[in-house]
Amino acid sequence: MEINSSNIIEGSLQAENLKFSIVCARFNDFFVTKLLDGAVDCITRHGGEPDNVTVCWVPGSFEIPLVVQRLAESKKFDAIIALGVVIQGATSHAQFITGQVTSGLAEIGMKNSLPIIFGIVSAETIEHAIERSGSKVGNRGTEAAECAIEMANLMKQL
Ligand code: INI
Repeated sequence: MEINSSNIIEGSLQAENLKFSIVCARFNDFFVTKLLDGAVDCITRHGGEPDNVTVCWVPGSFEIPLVVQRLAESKKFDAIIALGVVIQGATSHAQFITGQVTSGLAEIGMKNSLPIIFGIVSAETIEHAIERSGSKVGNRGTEAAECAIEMANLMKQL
């Protein structure tokens, strides 16, 4: 049985007039700046305006959820993108950071009914981080921005 197309709801990839905030962790900023470049490039290539993108820098990924929460409460944005790079091999508390950020962001999205996009690279090694910041495995920031555009448009229809 085919579903009637009028009963299918999905978000377009048109970013015109959408407002985004991107929260970036300064820790590992060598990689995070590449994720940010990828995200902004994706938004503008899909018709978004640079003036509709607000970027907030925080010290490390652990600080991202608090700032995302404040931005979500402001109701100024159609989607918020979190960008950070946690390198698991670098310190034993890296896995705790990733866990806190993951659950924190999910909770904020549900509480505020707002797309909060998880653009945190959780890498085993520096090589893995390189691969996910614009080389072999793509750019996590670009993927996060595309997801943000689609989710923002989908939420507007629900
Ligand atoms: N923050 C990161 O964003 N990535 C990391 O890999 C990382 N490591 O490995 O320590 C990291 N630590 C800092 C942390 O996010 C907080 O800024 C810090 O603990 C102060 O709360």
